[in-house]
Amino acid sequence: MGVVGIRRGTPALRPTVGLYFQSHRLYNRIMTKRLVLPALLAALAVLASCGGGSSSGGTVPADTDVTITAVDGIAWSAKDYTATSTDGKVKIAGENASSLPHNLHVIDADGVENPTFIDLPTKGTIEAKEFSLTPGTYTVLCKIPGHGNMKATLTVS
Ligand SMILES: [Cu+2]
Repeated sequence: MGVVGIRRGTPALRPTVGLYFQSHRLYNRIMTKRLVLPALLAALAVLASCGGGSSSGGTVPADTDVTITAVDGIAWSAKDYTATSTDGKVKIAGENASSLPHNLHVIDADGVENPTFIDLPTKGTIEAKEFSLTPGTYTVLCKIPGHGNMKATLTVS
């Protein structure tokens, strides 16, 4: 049956609109057969494959260049961060250690926002992404209304 093709952690699996609708049809078919567990596993596989090029979970990946943590008091854990760019890339891990939702955006010295950003919806969220950043000074901020205090400097060398 169709659910066999969806396995957790299969690297070839990438979220596509087709997969979404396919799994939706699968879901309906599976639920009518009352096979709840396979349906849950399929849903998990779709969720786990979201956000290509990033990883999220309970730990900071070993190849992270800099970890930026949101802490209680609507603040980042530091005002200044540093990282080294490799081939124009910096791997940033965002971590939410506070009880509020946050997000992590990177703005360059000209005020241009990097298209890559990290969502930190709940306490305990850790997500790492590769940002295209050449050496320079950047501003890290959270764009949630009322979180204007969450501004830090990221110096990339
Ligand atoms: Cu915030």
